[in-house]
Amino acid sequence: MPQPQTFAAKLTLEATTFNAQQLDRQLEILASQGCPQVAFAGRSNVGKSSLINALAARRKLAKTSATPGKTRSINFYRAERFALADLPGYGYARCSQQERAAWARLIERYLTTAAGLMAVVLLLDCRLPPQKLDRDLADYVLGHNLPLLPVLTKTDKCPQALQAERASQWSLLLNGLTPLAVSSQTRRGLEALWRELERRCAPEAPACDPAATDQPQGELPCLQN
Ligand SMILES: Nc1nc2c(ncn2[C@@H]2O[C@H](COP(=O)(O)OP(=O)(O)OP(=O)(O)O)[C@@H](O)[C@H]2O)c(=O)[nH]1
Ligand SMILES: [Mg+2]
Repeated sequence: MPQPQTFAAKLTLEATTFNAQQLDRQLEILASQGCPQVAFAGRSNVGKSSLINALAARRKLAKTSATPGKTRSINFYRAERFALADLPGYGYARCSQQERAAWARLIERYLTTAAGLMAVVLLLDCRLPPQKLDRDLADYVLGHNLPLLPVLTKTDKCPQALQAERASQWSLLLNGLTPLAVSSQTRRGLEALWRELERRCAPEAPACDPAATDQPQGELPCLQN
């Protein structure tokens, strides 16, 4: 009997940027190539790097850890149709105020500078009720007229009824946007998420220009808490 094939996205690590200068250089390269981008954002430990590994069906493409604060740089991966940026997790209490402020600045710089940003995938832990830092980031993304794609992670850890409750809580907070449900453990929702990212980055998709917004543009001090 042939085994059902596991979905695996083609992804390779392209660049690791630790500071504004390295980030700007990488964003210039992507812009010069006209390469659309998607970003994975979320609290430390929410499962961003695990999701990248699960999408690629590889175990060690992105470093993961049960200890929060593992991803301290912005790591860029290349897929067939777009570049994927794994942003540093926020809300990690056990690092210094300066370090947290530096990450928040790097995230903010990425969100305000990246050209052709087609999705800010905001990962939300299914087990937790909506958290202030996540709401702040969602408001920031929407306030900058960037395309938010909320995703509930670790759904294997949540009973069905709780998943439905979380989805409707977030939908109420996000003007009707309902999160996609995924699990890196069971692989639930991975193919649907990938197809959605490819759809948004298809050549005919409208370009997204963060500068072309008339929405209020706040700052992002929130991620330092
Ligand atoms: N049960 C379950 N555990 C998960 C899932 N995704 C991630 N985890 C676990 O959650 C922990 C954190 O995962 P990471 O992928 O490193 O989280 P991260 O968001 O990249 O964290 P930072 O790099 O600190 O921002 C690890 O122990 C993972 O094994 C999932 O879908 N289900
Ligand atoms: Mg990580």
